[in-house]
Amino acid sequence: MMRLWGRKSSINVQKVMWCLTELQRQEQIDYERIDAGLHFGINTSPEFLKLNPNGLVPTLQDGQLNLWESNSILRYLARTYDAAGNFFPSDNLSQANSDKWLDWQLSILWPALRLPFLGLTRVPEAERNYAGISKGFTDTHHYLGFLNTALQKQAYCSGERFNLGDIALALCVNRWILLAETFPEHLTARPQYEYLENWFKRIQTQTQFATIAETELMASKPQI
Ligand SMILES: N[C@@H](CCC(=O)N[C@@H](CS)C(=O)NCC(=O)O)C(=O)O
Repeated sequence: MMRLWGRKSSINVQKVMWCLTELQRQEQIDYERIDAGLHFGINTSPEFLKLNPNGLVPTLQDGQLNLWESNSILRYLARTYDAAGNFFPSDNLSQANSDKWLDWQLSILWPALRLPFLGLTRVPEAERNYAGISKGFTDTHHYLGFLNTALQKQAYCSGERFNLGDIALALCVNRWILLAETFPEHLTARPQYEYLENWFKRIQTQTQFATIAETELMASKPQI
C-alpha cells in the first residue's frame, strides 16, 4: 500500500491527494495518508528525514521508492498508474505543456502567492509585512493573467483535457480567491479573468477538486 506523508492543509499534499483521487476512479489504488508537518510534527524526526532530508511534505512511499517534490510525485503517479493516459493525457505535446505549467507553478506563481498566504494566515498581525503581502498579491494577479490568456484558446492548461498542470494551478487559484475573500481589507481586488473563471468552474464541476480542496483557509486554523 502506498503511504503519503503530509497534513491535508498543505497545498502540495492536496495536489497528491487530488491526483490519487482522480486515479482511484479506475485503478484500485490503495493508499494511506499520515498527518505530518506543522503542529502534527513527525517531519523533523530522524526517521522521516531518512525518507526526505528536506523535512517537508508531501513525501510518498511506494514499494522501494521514497519520493518528494509534489510535482514529481504527480508525474510518477500518472506514469505508473495511468500509463494509457485515461485520466491525464500522456501524449508528448500535452505532457510538455502540462510540465511547463507545473514548473511555472512551483517557480513563479507559488513564490508570489506564498507571501500573502503565509503573511496573512500564519504571521501574527503585529509582525506582518504588509508591503510584501500586497506586492505578492499583485504579482499573482499579473502572473495569472498569463494563464487567463492561455485559457482563451483551450479548455485546460495543456489542451482540451484536464491534466496534471491543472491540479497545481487550480489549487493556487483556489487560495488566491480565498485570500481575497478572507482579507479584502489588506488585498487589492482580483482582476476579472473571464477564461480563468470559466476554467475554474469546469475544474469544480468536472473533476474531483471538491473532494480535497479547501473551502476556507485551513492554515489559519492550525488545530484542524
Ligand atoms: N517544493 C516542495 C515544497 C514542499 C513544502 O514546502 N511543503 C510544506 C507544506 S506545503 C512543508 O512541508 N512545510 C513544513 C511543515 O508543514 O511543517 C514540493 O512541491 O513538494
